[in-house]
Amino acid sequence: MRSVRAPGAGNVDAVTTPHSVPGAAPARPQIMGILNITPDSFSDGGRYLDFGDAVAHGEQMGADGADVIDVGGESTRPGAERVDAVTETSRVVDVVAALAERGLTVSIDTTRAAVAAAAIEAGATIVNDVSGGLADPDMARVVADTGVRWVLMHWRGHSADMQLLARYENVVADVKAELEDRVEAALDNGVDRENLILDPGLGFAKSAEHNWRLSAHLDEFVALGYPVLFGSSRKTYLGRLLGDESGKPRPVGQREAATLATSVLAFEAGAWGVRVHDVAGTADARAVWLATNAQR
Ligand code: PMM
Repeated sequence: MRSVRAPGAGNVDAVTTPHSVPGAAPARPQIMGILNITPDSFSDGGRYLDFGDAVAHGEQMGADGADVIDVGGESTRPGAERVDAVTETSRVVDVVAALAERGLTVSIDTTRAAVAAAAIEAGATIVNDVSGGLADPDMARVVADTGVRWVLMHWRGHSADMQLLARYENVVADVKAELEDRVEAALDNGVDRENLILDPGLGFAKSAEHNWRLSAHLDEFVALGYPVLFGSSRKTYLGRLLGDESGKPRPVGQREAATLATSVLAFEAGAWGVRVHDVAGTADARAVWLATNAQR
């Protein structure tokens, strides 16, 4: 079997100084701002269904320091039902075009090749595929033909029943191995190695304990030699950690400080970027991290 590790991955440099590995992580971690044009996403569902509101929020995130605006038209929260491809495309495509026209880098958060193709046509340059190419066999071809970047997230099944799939021997080793299989499939389909970004997929077929373990071992994903994206923003495991004495989780809107802490830990681990709702706060945290890192 061909090695799917990127050249230079796994050497001492890659582990101890991940920022020196070409392509693995930029000196300045990227901030991907979340823009869900859905009625039912767990944090921002229903807020940006209006075209003007969506574009304004994307622009604001750009002004606040987002390097990428991640536009999604289908909720992936646990238990969510699917929408059809036509609905999904119609939610996102004009917003992608408007943000791209304004000079913003746009990623399309979709598992569908047809939606990705329409968004790329409208100006998206990154496909953020939470299924890592598993949900739609045509996705690899769309990515290979258009030459866009492709976020391969770890995934085991659609949202309706994904939590039933949260069973691992060793979550870090298993998620890494399954991601390496997705990399191999992408390369076999002609996708350029340089265009791949990996994401351990917090909350997708993962328990809270799995999320903590993956976060604690994020450097092992960085050591694979690909840029690593980390998506913890406001997720339930943070709400559980901060729950009250009766066990009630902290509400979604009050998980921001915890999210920022996880983002800084991800920067420390060498992540290429973080996918977040609060771009302004994350940009401040990044400035602190960069100022500290500059003295090392
Ligand atoms: N999480 C969500 C949606 N898309 N994409 C990537 N690459 N990584 C993630 O962790 C991720 C994602 C779910 O969160 P949301 O409902 O706030 O968008």
